[in-house]
Amino acid sequence: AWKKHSVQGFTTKDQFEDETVRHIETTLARSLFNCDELAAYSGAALAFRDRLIIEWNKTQQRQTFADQKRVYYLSLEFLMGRALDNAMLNVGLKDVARAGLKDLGFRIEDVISQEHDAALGNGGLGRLAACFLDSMATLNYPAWGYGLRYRYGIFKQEIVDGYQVEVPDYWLDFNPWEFPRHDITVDIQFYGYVRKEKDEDGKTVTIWEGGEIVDAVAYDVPIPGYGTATTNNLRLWSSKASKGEFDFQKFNSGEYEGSVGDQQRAETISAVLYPNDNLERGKELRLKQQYFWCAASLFDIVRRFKKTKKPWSKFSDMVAIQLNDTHPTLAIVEMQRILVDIEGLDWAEAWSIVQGTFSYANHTVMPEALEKWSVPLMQNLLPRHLQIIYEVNSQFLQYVEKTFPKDRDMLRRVSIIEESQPKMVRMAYLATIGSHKVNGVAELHSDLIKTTIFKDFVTIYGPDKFTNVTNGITPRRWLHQANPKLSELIASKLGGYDFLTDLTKLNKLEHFLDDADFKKEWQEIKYANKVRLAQHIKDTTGVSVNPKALFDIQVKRIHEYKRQQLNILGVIHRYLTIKAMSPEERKKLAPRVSIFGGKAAPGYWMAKTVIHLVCSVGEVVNNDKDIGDLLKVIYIEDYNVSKAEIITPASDISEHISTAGTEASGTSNMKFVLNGGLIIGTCDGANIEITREIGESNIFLFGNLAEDVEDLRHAHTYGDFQLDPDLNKVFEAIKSGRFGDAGRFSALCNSIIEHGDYYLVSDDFNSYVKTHELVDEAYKDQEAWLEKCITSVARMGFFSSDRCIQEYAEMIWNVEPLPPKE
Ligand code: 26W
Repeated sequence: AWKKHSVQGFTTKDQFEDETVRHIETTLARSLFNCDELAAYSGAALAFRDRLIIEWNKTQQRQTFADQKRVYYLSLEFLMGRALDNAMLNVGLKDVARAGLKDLGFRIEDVISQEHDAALGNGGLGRLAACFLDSMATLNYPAWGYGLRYRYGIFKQEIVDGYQVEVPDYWLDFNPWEFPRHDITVDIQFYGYVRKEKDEDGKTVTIWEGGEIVDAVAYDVPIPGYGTATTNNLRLWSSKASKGEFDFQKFNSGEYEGSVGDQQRAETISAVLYPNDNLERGKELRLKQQYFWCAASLFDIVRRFKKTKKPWSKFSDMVAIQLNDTHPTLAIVEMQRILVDIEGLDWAEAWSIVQGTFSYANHTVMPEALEKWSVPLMQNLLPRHLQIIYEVNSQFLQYVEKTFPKDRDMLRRVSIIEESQPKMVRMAYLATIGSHKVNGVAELHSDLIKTTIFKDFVTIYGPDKFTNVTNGITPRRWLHQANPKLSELIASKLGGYDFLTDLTKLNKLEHFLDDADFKKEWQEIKYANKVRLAQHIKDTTGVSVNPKALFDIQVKRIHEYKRQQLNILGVIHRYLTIKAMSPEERKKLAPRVSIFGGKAAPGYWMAKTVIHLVCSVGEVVNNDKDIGDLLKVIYIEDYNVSKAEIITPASDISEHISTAGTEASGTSNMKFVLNGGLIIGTCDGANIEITREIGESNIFLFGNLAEDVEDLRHAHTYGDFQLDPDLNKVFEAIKSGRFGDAGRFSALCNSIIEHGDYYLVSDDFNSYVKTHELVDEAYKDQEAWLEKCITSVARMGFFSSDRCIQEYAEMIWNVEPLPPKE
């Protein structure tokens, strides 16, 4: 596809080498004589960056001149991972770079791995945003991302004596992928007061003034599409003390510390990513981050629209703004403020423009994750915005009262303001009221939100406002980049790489289920990927694992609802079972490696206890000579995007075992299946649709259904419940001190034994263990196993994020692609 476009910059190996060396010697001022891998990375990155910039400029120009609608994707998280490998593949010059780097004395893998991950996110929500950027560029949509340029991304995790330790992730030392735009600076106001005054025409205008100003400085990151010249933009805002505000008075009068303090306070806004996933803590600094980013982005979007000289009535024909969860909901309020207070539109006209512009995706139903901001906090920080929220609420409630006069309680239930002490602003309701569409991220989840948190809103607006867009992943990073050998094998069978831009083409792989050579190669690739992971495990933990064993992997944020505790308790059960087996019985067992990875929020004690239990069990099991290779338990430290690229292709089975109804979608389930691994999972999130696509016989489902969860919880609460007997034996082993000081695990055990087992670990334990026995059985028949894997991959086409972006574009954004001219 690349040959179709005339792209400037290097194309041959020699040109690439020249460019790389030039950058090393001049841009980086380093001598070639002491050029190490880091310097080689830097030079290669700058060479590729040059290429991206050229296409980026052209794309931006094309989008400016094309008189058509654009999408703005607002996300507080973008979990991008590394950029160089992705740029090489998307531009189509990785082979050129490999050869050039080899000439210079480097292995391309070593050079690529010098790059620091851009880890501006926690987990699924942030990675989804990154996949969407890749798809939007690849499909030639005129689309920008807007986010925050955190100085510190998600912390690095170290495992010290079996405990998680958090280390700051300072990642900006050398980041060739961002361009500071000091000329693009927006003044952002906080605090102050609101007053009304009459203008010349006698019209009442509202003025928000006083308070403090902080500058938002734009940093732009190019987002190259795959196989297209389109290179979109991700704009990240960084906070800085405002020139006007920065207190030169203080500075000159010798109060140096005070003035530096002001500066630091301003810079604090974009300093750190909040490391909580699915937990809302209501911190003022987080609200400041949200407003800072929303206001800067909105100013930028409005400024761009105003250059077109179109009337405001055309705004939502030119602009679609997508809210990634409720974190950017203040953008809705800010837009209304701009239109009414600054541009002088009347309220109703402004509000209809706002509703036409925004759409909101919900990513969780966990009650503790739903954002609520205290009214006094908002009153202080954003007094005008609170007024607007009250006005929106008042008009909304009037409408509800008129339409449903008999339902008095409805008003209390749907009010944006929760009448608690203190009062709270319910952001999910505000986002719903201010948007024209609301979507969930998998079918079950989209159904659930319609019957739970948004039930009344379905009654009020009708069902059409609510829709589903099942998540997806980019096959470029999660197949082609992470698993190049498998991608190559698939391409050799399908006659090229078209499947990377139309993933449904994978279905042709089913024609090769009888092709013995193909299957052998497939198996060899899986094995090589397992060897690579085994090497990583050896290098980082010192433990040797047998790559012939069944690799059983659960990597994701640690959370009780994701139930890593179920997994490790199952592993203990397996250990006890093996210990009780005769040598003959043991011979029939498939050796297993249970692999865990993921970060716990720093203040989430239960999650940290789960990590400690996994490490403690590993310590005992891995050193038990009597067990040998039959079982190993591994904790991979600092799970992140680049680790995922090594881990995902190496799984035989992966675990997606959340309590039914709690995981909105999950996306790693898709990555694992796309890489030829099977999954064990509950009927939750996208597991259900994966099953529908790949077939029930190709997935190991277990456990209770979402519709039964409420009754089961009720039974726990009212004592109508017996702990699973096998699980009880596991708890006895833990209590006996077999895995170290039992006291450390008592809260974890008791959450299941005594405190209601909210996540239904005991209820699902038997079914989980039995299903793992089925996995063992199935793995013994390697032929049949392989067939399941290949069939599954062949049927994964639906889960490309390209499909998702097309659905958003058609159903929600109403935008058209803008392909580059040939
Ligand atoms: C306010 C604290 C907070 C922070 C992050 C609350 C909620 C979040 C995210 C919405 C949590 C998240 O990442 N959700 C995940 O989103 C993925 C993409 O849609 C889904 O695949 C996961 O199932 C969902 O947990």
